[in-house]
Amino acid sequence: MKKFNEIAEKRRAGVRLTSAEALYLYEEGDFFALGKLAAEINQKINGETVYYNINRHINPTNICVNQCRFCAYSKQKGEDGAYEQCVADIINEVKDAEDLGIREFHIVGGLHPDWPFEYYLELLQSLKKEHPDIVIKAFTAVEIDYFAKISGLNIPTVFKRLQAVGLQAMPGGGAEIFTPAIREQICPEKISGARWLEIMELAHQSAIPTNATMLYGHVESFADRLDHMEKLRSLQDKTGGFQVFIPLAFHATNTDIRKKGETSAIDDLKTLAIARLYLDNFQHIKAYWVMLGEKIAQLGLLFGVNDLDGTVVKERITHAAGAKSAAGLSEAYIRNAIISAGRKPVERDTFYNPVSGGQHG
Ligand code: V47
Ligand code: SF4
Repeated sequence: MKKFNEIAEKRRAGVRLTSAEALYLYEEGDFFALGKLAAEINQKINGETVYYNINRHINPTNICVNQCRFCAYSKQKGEDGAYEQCVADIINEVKDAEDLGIREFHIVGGLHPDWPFEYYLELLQSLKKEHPDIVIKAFTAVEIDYFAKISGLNIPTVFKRLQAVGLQAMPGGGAEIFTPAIREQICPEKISGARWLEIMELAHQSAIPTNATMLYGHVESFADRLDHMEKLRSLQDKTGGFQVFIPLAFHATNTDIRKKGETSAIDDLKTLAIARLYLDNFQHIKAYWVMLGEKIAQLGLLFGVNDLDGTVVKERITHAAGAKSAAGLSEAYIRNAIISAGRKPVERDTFYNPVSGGQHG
């Protein structure tokens, strides 16, 4: 406990933790003491507020040229279960968005072998035309890299074209684990970790705020997780463009990664707490209830978390991999989860501005 107390004092004094110290917290840190410390640090940064967002996921296709071994969502063209939505289908699917109080479209999908870059431009343009007040948070760095390849444009130009038709922010997917040897095992076709970071840096330079994720609980070690977080922390020092860190708990069902069971609740909560302590330049830490389950996500509020993501509506990616959480949650459910943890629910927009307005049920 002596070493834990030394690390805690250091963190309380605002001194940055080293990766070795964070590794110690993973391997030997007392579970409850770790949670309490992370909650205390979060309280200093964010007070009692816990954010949530009324959003809707849009996944235009699950057909993907990559075959990430952890992905149960993607299909090959022509395979059973493969789907693609044309722009009109999507516009029709989300036509009641304003009535439902939706403030954000979260758009990610597979890397389709035939669609041109123009499909994505048309999608954003049509969504913006129909729903001018709903923020578009779209496309992972992996998709942006793919758009550059299929269009022959460079990354800043891809961003410019997307921004011109409504792109306002980017989600944090595709980061997985940056360590090359792990990436080689779990997603050999995917862009490298270095490329993911480079594209995020360019996004920040183009005034596009982004999120950051880490997929954990597969074949990586604690040291790999800390290497990942260290790289995010360094880029954040440079650009300040990351809004939130979201650890994503691996789900093994229907994937090519043979692993018994899912991540443990202990690992999930420790990871959230260590992220809160280590990522001192990230204001927000999100417990993504879709992957953690609603109850562990709620417990995350006692382990340094200040964001519970959103209502989501029709989540497909994690459910293809066996997630038992709901496909979407009502606003009332999310607010109750926050209130019964003794915290204050605040609806936010994509950029973490509190929004006023009624409860949408
Ligand atoms: O990049 C894929 C992950 C990500 C599995 O930025 C899996 O606000 C667990 O990034 N088990 C996409 N995870 C989702 C994502 C996301 C989600 C919610 C909010 C935000 C945000 C971003 O999902 C992928 C990959 O890391 N994933 N398969 C699986 N079997
Ligand atoms: Fe394709 Fe993304 Fe699935 Fe990888 S994680 S196979 S890039 S949809």
